[in-house]
Amino acid sequence: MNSKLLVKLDKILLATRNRDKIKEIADALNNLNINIVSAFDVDVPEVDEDQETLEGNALKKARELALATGLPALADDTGLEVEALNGAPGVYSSRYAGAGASYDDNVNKLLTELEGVPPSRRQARFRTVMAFVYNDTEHLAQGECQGLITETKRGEQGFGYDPVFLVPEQDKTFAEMTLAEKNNISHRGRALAKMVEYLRGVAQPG
Ligand code: ITT
Repeated sequence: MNSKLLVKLDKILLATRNRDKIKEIADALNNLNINIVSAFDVDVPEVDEDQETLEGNALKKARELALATGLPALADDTGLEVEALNGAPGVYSSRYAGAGASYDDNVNKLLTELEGVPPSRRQARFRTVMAFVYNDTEHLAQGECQGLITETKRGEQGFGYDPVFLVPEQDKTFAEMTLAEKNNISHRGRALAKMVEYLRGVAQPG
């Protein structure tokens, strides 16, 4: 389904209602010279994220919004997989502490679940799957970032689980990094770098 046809890409719809993701994605797409609109700018249906994989949910979000608007749509589904919790919260990361949970609720639940787990057993990875859909063209890109879950929150930037996700090589949590620093090494930044390369290949100049 990976069409080689060139498409005229002057506008992309970001198929997300998460403003923090929009900020990071818009920054990474900045030099593509494409107008970016989001689910806050156009009338779009709510998408039920009922798939069991990040790939499934990302494709579902992009397909439904592309169909509803006629615009090329780019969706992001992200999960935090913690080794000591057998990969949880994973695809359920946004509702780990229950439906409607806040970022803080989810982080607090994670820290509680990991109470007593020593630093040597707190490995985790973030994984993002991005899906691009336009008519019958579909493309997926994945990015991962390995880290450790801290025992207490550190830093004020970023969002979600960022205050407890430590990148050992930098001795910083994502919440202690600027947006550019995070995008440079993060799961989303890596998925976006691959997606940007793909989009450059299919976009018709002019
Ligand atoms: P959309 O479905 O509208 O895109 P969402 O917030 O529901 O937004 P996800 O289903 O991908 O997005 O949920 C993933 C959750 O994981 C998200 O709500 C955050 O709590 C967290 N998350 C995602 N990306 C993150 C990041 O880069 N840093 C920290 N936490 C992140």
